[in-house]
Amino acid sequence: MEYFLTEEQEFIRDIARRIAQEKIKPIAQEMDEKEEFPYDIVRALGQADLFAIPFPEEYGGLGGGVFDICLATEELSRACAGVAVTYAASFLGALPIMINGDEEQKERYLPDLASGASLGAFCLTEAGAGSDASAITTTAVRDGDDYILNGTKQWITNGGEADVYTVIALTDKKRGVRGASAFVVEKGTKGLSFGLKEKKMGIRCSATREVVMEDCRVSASQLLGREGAGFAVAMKTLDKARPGVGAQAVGLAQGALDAAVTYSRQRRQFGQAISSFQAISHKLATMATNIEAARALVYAAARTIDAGVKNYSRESAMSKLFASDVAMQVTTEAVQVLGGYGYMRDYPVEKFMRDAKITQIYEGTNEIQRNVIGLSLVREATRK
Ligand code: COS
Repeated sequence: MEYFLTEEQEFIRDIARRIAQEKIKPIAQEMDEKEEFPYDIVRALGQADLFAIPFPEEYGGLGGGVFDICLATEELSRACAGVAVTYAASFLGALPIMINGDEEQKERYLPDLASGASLGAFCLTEAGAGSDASAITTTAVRDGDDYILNGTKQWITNGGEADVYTVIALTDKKRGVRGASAFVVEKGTKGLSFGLKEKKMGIRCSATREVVMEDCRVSASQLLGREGAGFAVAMKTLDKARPGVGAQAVGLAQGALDAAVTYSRQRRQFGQAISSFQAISHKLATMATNIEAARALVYAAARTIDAGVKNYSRESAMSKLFASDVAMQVTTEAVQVLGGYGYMRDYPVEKFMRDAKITQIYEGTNEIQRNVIGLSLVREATRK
């Protein structure tokens, strides 16, 4: 399919593809087995200016948009979704600063996030607040010129590895979501610590840890926007980031299809390559068609956001929902095409299947995406 990329976009895609295929793909399985954070790869992504893509030029960025970061994320995910989420989650952590930060906060944090010298992490989820993000219990209590934060955030991507944590906490418990506020907490702040690295089904080289705040004192200048704006900032952040999860899903589905096509041409049974059997070629055809449909939807949602439309919750949710469901189907079928070999860790498809599952869960489960889409349809009809 022709997506009419600009020269800059082709450049971004090609650089990400080159790093993914030359540097990441050869060690993806090893990184998965060892569950080790990909420090060298993160450095290479920074050197190639990939972190800079979505940041404004005045803060050292390339002035790109959601579509551009989706192109890079897709290519990285085609080699390893664990690396792709490490990369995309840094942008997720930066988004609240980009959306609600003042000039001083942007100048302080964005240049290092753009160069890759700093990694970001977004801290919303808690043990009792997953789909129901409004149930958070982390508090931020004003004390003179400071706030004192207490609470534990769970399953934080880049936890412990990130330098900049954007944290949603309650400044007014009585007001519920309207009493939530967003803060920047720097690694090294007294009272900020991290839990053990989680043992996950997939995306195993990425760091997922608890972020614990115990009497963690931050200056009031770390508040993003005004008190009470935190939940809206979190929702706007997710609206902007969800096509990135769609791009991850498209990339890893494409990686699984690539592997299945290659294998089907090499594997011989009943005297011929299995690609010559209709049962296999029809599977590959369906996988390819669904991937292309998912890619088109992710690209369209990302371009809609970049075009500056006011409300894009629905399009963003649709792209994440559809692409992640496609990724799960495609990777499961890829394992089937490889048969017994597909089930073995010597071949890459079982990893793609394990990695695909999380795209249906994080940044809002697909059930939540359907709620967002359904609600938006009903609201639109009510307005008419
Ligand atoms: N953009 C801006 N503001 C938004 C918003 C959006 N997309 N969605 C909701 N809000 C605002 C609402 O306007 C409302 O503010 P007011 O009360 O001032 O009008 C407030 O946020 C609460 O909205 P609502 O009542 O719709 O929130 P709910 O508690 O019903 O929750 C869902 C809404 C379920 C959509 C939300 O909790 C959610 O997205 N959950 C999933 C969280 C998630 O993705 N977790 C993954 C981990 S983070 S990586």
